[in-house]
Amino acid sequence: MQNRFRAPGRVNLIGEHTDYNDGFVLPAAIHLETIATFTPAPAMNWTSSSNPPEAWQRYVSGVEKQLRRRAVPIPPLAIHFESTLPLGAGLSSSAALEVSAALAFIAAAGFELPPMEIARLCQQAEIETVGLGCGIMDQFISLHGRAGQAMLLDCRSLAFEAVAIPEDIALVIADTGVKHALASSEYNTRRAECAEAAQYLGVQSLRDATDPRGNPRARHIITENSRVLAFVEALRTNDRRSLGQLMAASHLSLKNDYQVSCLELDMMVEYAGLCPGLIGARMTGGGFGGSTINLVEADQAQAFAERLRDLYPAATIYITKAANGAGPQSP
Ligand code: GAF
Repeated sequence: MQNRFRAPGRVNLIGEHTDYNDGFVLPAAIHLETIATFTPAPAMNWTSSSNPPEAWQRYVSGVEKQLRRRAVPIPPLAIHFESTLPLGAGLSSSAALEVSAALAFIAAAGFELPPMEIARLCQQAEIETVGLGCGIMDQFISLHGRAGQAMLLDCRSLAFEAVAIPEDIALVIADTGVKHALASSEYNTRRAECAEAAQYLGVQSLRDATDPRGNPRARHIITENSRVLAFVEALRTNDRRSLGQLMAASHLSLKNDYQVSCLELDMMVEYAGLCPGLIGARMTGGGFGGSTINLVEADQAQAFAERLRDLYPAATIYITKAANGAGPQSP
């Protein structure tokens, strides 16, 4: 029986905080990942050889609980987790942990579930057990990623389609090394503010709003959704100038209207503009620290990374390409 499963982290190219507003996102899976290896055991026993999130076992037990609720007959297992994903970098180490655990539990039970169902139950585990009112983007892309492609997901219908990233564009992730403590409480506050704004505007969710009537949170969601669609078009037509402009506008909107950026992210985006080969830069993920995503001419990615490190010595930089989603891993 296959007893080893990998689940990747992600980087979101554009479409931030839109997932829990029924909107559009455009993430890609990356090469950094978590691997779960299991063996039958007399009792449940989970170990980790990497540096897991604080109280990481809660993520695993949350997933187990969701699966049992769906009548998946999970036997007692020893599961060992190892990961190359940095923590607190905004690259979805928690979704990778949840998804790798889910695949291990499901395989051990001799069960099968559609990938979108697995994404939803992992999201549910994070909301209920960890208390972060997240959307579905991170768990979705960890399962549905495809090499060389970003995925356009409509978070209302859950319809998705692959959008090729030109071969000569590198995804360069720059981790600021900071994670502000208020990240998850502010995240939940934004979610509540969006629900209030939707009510005020008389729409089911901000996806349906067209006029923000001066509400900055609503303005971010409305403009960000249209930027995602324009960005997809620009990728398809290889319009690099538009890609750059849309990323810059997204960052400013997250900074000023949605207020989830921070000094370190703003500096990293500004410094990227001084480095060779940049197409576009913005913060990625939930914000309040974590990483920026930079689209960079692939043949200049190395020079870009070196220059950015000179300007921001504490940065950890990953030069990557879109990777495949979760699945069995050969030993
Ligand atoms: C975090 C959440 F988990 C996602 O669901 C998403 O909302 C993202 O922040 C912001 O776009 O990664």
